[in-house]
Formats: sequence, structure tokens, C-alpha cells
Amino acid sequence: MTSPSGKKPVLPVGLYGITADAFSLGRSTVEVVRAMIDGGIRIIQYREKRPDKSFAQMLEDCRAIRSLTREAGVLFIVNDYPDIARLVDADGVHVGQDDFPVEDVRRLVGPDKLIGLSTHDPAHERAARESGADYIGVGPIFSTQTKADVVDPVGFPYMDLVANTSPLPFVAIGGIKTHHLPEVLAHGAKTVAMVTEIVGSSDISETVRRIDGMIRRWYE
Ligand code: TZP
Ligand code: MG
Repeated sequence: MTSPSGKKPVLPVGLYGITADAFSLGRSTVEVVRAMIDGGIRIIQYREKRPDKSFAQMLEDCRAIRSLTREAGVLFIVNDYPDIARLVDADGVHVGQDDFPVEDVRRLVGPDKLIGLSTHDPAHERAARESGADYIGVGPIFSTQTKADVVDPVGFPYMDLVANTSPLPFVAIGGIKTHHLPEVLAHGAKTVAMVTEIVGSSDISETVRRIDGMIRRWYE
């Protein structure tokens, strides 16, 4: 999926898959990515927080994931590391409030890559617009054990504000399970990220197909 200029991708409607080695029930991250692709996912973020993973291992994972996602026409975003994103020619980078500033990530990856920024309140959303971020993460919507040092759930008030007033595309994230989807979609999320619901599923492809289908059918 690309922008009108034909170069920069746009955030797809549907499920936004995020990897998490520690929650993948012993399956490798590359195996998990392959299963997500088999389920028809359109965007995958490599997010690796295990302290025992070296940069060399993360780069190797990302090279393999780039090759799989390119072949399948799936967008590939790297969390936290613009250097790895550049080395593997990923489609974009996702950063949080304490990571490299969006402006500096832009200098590293150039104008045609997607940059996503995690936000938790209206001031973050305003700053994201000024920074040149292409999309924002909105959350955590619900409480989650998946992220260390996570801020308190923001619930729906902040998401409603973004959905109703922000020009930025957004992805809803944080503690979202299948049974929350009707409520999350009714509040205007077109792109929904789930970590443990997907990587912890016994049949990742089937789970992705079902959830991505629910979101896309709501809008398309
Ligand atoms: N950012 C905000 S919450 C979160 C991230 C990466 C983790 C979401 O994981 P889960 O398992 O879907 O709650
Ligand atoms: Mg980060």
C-alpha cells in the first residue's frame, strides 16, 4: 500500500501484528511472522525486548522478516531501531516517547518511510503532528502485562479525541482481545494492534485471519 506520491506507504485498515519473542510459546519470531503472513496480515512490526537478544540476532531476524514480508507485499516496521530499519530497508520505524525523536528518525530513514509514534495523551498527539510522524499509537486502551514500564490505561476518552479531531491515522493498542473488538471499532479504530492475543495463540494464522477479517469487514 502506498501514498498518492507512490512512495510512502499508508497505515492499512485491519490487524497490526507485533512480534514478542518472550510471549510466542517457544516459537521463533520468524516462524510467528510466517504464520501471520499466512493469515493475511498487512502490517507487521518487529518489537524485541528480550535483554538476551543481541543486535546481531535482531538484525538477522529482521533480514529474514524483510525477505518474507517483501515477497508477500506486507508492510514491515521496526520498533526502536532506525539503524536496523535502514540496514534491512524496512518500510518504517515505530518509536515511543523516550526513544529517538521523530525528527531525528526522519533524518536517518528519509522522507519515504513510515514513522509511527506511541502517544498517551492530547499533548503527545499535538507534538506528533508537529514532529512529522505519519501515524500514532493510541494506548494502552486496557491494562496489559506485555509491556514493561507501561503507563496507566488511557481508556476510550483519548482515543475518541484522536478519532474525532486528529488528522493522523492511528493504531489502537494495549490489552486488546478479540472480545473487545466491537467496542474498539465502534470508537473509530481502523487499525488495531494486538500482541499476546496473536503471538500467544495456538493457531496464529487462523487467529489473524479471523481478527483481521472482523476489522476489515467493519470498514470495507
Ligand atoms: N504499547 C502499548 S501497550 C503495548 C505496547 C507495545 C503492549 C500491548 O500488548 P498486548 O499483549 O496486546 O496487551
Ligand atoms: Mg520504544
